[in-house]
Amino acid sequence: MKIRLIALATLGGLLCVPGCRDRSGSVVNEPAKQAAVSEGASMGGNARKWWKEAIVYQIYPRSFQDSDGDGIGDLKGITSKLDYLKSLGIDVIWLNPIYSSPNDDNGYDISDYRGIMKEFGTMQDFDELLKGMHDRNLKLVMDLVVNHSSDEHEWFKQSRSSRDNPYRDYYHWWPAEKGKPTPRRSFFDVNGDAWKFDELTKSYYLHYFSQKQPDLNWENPRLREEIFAMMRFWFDKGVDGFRMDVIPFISKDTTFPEMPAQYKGDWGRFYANGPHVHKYLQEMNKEALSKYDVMTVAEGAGVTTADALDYVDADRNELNMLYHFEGVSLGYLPDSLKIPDPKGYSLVEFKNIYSKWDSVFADKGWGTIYLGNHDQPRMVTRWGNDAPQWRELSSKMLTTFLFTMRATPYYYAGDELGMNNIKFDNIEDYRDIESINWYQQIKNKGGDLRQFLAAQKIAARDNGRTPFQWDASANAGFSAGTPWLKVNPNYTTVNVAAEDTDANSCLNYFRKIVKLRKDNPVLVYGKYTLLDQDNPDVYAYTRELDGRRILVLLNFKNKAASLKTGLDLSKGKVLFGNYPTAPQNGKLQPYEAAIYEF
Ligand code: ISL
Repeated sequence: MKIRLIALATLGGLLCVPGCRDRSGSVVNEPAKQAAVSEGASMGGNARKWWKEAIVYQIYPRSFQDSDGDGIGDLKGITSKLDYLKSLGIDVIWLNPIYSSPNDDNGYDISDYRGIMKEFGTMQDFDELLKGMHDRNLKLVMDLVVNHSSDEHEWFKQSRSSRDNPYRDYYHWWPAEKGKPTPRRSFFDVNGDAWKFDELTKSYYLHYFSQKQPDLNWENPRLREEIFAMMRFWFDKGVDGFRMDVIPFISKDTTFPEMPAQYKGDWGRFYANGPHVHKYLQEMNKEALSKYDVMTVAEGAGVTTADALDYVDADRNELNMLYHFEGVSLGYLPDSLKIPDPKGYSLVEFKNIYSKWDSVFADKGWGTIYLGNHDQPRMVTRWGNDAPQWRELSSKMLTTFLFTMRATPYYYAGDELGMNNIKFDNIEDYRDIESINWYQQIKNKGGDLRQFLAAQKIAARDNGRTPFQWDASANAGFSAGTPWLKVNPNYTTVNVAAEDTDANSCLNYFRKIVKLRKDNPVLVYGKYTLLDQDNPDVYAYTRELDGRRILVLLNFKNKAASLKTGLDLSKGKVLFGNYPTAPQNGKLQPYEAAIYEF
């Protein structure tokens, strides 16, 4: 068996005695302890896999770097930043959809699965980007959006043209002579209706998202074959995996029965886990995934802890990972369009959710961890505190959480800089179909628009989509033209150029903790145990593997907080933290993060 040497806690190669401070003032551990870990070994019951040890960094291409001055990020822009991406220490880049699209939902409405969106460039640009990544040992994960296509996809144009067109059954149609179809809720529709009447063939088509995103009919084997062939097309180009958009929704009961009352307000749970979803994923695995060394992650919309393993248990030959919504849904009022609870969120509930999800994958499958993505506001605003005195500290604290859990981290571009919500005042500033259509929906019903706009400052997706902040020049160095979405005015200080040279910045904290995780398999595979469960302010846990025990302490509040871990902190060896020195007693400073070894 091949033996690999893993260096522990070298932290940027700095030589430093235990407990000393590095240039940033963060506390670091002694370097270069070495542990032998055999390649095929089982880690705490978990078979080692590259995608379990990987750090995934998500790029929203529209907002990352514009190379041609049209105000929209593009592929050449990403290619020009590959050295920056490499400098982060990450392994895998997930790109949101880059396929041809009329952009009703920023690329989640695909009109050609084998073409590149014209605003983003050409297939040659794509090939160069992929080569540039592979040359730097970075992997590329693409977005697979196959619950629905664009209504401008050739399949839908054909399907819509007549009832006996060969593509008719590529989508879900309901003939009007059968009466109105059973109601289905749409996530984006202004009227909330997922059925749209089409005059030409006097039938309704199904769209769980916008009217321009008709749902594909997976019950049709021809459609499935087309999709698997398309996946192989991208794998043959060298793509390293897929993130699968709302994949739990693909299978529908085509008799369209009434939706049981229990799903009111949470219809995503009804849409998930349709009658044949696992049969189709096993088929996908056999026809495409199993032929390549690739990783897959399901957007686990509607999936609960009770059914998660069905998607990712390796013995079932479906997918590798999924990401759940339970964590990021916390703190919104029930049955609301993401209206934050004025009481804020409960850290005890937060801890219980992430602990429960850890236990799901303790023996089988594998978890993911994230606090931000293109569908979420900025993590520091939502889960930390973006007031000037706390933004950096709380951002580092949240980053510490993401890199010390037993799950593959999915980290959203810009969070490493501590980027925060832009908080638009006016609906005219929003570009996202979700915000715009929800606003219209509330307006039509005579609802409370002021409450909605106030809530959107916390919850809107566009907060996470503002242009990436490269430097203090015009438009944050993102574009020479007018950006498609406004740049956060704090770009003059929150940007890569400024943070790169500041040893104490969020960016350099990120780079160090990435390295800490990569150098310490205990942070990847180690058993997770929650401590001080009912503490309302502090999240504390241990990670254990092969005789090593790591303690992580995170204060989620803007005041000092005490804790009871049962461990004598003065006996622990400090590995890392976001204050110059780590506590030796049971008291943490505001938003403090500290990592020890016992
Ligand atoms: O949580 C949800 C259901 O339980 C919904 O938020 C929904 O699953 C989610 O919005 C789906 O997101 C994905 O598909 C959308 C697209 O707009 C998002 O950007 C994408 O991530 C439609 O393709």
